[in-house]
Amino acid sequence: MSNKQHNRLTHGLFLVFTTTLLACSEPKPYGPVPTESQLAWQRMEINMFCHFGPNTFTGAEWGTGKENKEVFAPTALDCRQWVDVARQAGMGGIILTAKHHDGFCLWPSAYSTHTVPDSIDVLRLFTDACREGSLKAGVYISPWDRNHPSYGTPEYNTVFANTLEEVHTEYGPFFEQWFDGACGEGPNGKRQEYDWPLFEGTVSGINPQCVMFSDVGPGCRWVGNEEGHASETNWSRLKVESGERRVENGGCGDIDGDQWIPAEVDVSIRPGWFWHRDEHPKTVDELMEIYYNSVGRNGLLLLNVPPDDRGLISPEDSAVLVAFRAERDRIFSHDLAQGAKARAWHRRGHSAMNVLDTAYHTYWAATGKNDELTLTLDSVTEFDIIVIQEYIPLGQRVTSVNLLLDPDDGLYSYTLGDKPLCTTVGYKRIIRLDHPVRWQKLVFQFEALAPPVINRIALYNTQAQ
Ligand code: FUL
Repeated sequence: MSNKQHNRLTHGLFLVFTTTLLACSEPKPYGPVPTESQLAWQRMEINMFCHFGPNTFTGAEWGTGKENKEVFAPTALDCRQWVDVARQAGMGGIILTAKHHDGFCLWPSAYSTHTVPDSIDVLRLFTDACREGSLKAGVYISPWDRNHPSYGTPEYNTVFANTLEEVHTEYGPFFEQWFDGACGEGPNGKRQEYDWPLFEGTVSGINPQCVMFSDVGPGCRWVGNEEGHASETNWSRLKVESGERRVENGGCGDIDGDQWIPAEVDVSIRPGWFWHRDEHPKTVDELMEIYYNSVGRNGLLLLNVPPDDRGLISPEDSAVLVAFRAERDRIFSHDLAQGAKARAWHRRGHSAMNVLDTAYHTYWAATGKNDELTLTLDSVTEFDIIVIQEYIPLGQRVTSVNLLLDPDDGLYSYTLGDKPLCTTVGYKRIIRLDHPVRWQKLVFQFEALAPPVINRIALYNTQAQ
């Protein structure tokens, strides 16, 4: 939804509240809250992942590190084309595998002999193209290295920290640093004990704004699968014991987590992460399903689109991405709740709410943990999608939402099977009803850990042309 549409809805809310209700004090943050960088990151919603390297040419998914450097030979490399495709697909950033587990560096690193030659500095071409195309650049640098002779010894931690420093200093700033969780054996058969405080300190010392991904954050966390879905209940908070590198609940987070570490959903458009000649992209319907189960469940979608052996995103993948964007635009460009009148109530009392109009947001906060928001549309309207967003700068609060629809014969509760409308909301929750409904008045009942702060409610009709 455009800002203009957003403003029109929130302006409607503001007018009703100011004329009819009490103004209370500004709501206080609840629990951990996102940093400015985490907030900007979450609002990107969909980014592109590019797996590219020797595997693109050998057909492997995990290279051994013993590949001849000459196998990396794209015939028509054009990172601007990647940027064009990502922009057309409505993505705000691209993360490139500058070093995968085979240890091959897509830049001429001073800390490895297994690299591209100076003449094909892919990382430079990539970061330049992102800058020119006003897209944010992110970088994947695998700690697991099957080539580096020092891997498996304490010295490798220094090598890896130097590598991070080199990349972030000479090619940054990057909006995201991807630390893959894989930790296998190196060329000498040994595994590495990673020095995470050193690695994270190196990145944050150079670029404190960089959101660092790993299984446990600290910037964002792995969702726990590579199929493209978060859990239906998804907290952006996580409990991480000191030194812990794995959690079982990446998909749902922790209701009582003490750190803001939202979920990132990484999935490939193709069966593999790298391009393989005989593999084909997912369909638009499959991508829409992934979108609903990732962005629609309070996650950020990182969709891998691997460049081919020419160094280009294939026409087949581009076509699906453009169609995926068109389908999202078709469904989500017309918010049927625009101009709706809104009233908020504390369920056990009278009006109890707070409406604040800041430069960027108007939001509603009731004073209790069991509050209702009634939306009255201009006329009876058909819809089958409801989008709810919490105002996450103040934390994540809602534990469940019920919807009462108001037909002529009185209020009744809409349920999806035997479940409430949804559990957690967070940055964005997209709820698909199992069939279109036609109503004018909607009553949302919130259960929350603290007074809910709702940023936006929108309605859509997937059947509309
Ligand atoms: C995994 C890696 O082992 C895969 O090769 C791929 O890079 C994926 C995104 O993460 O852990």
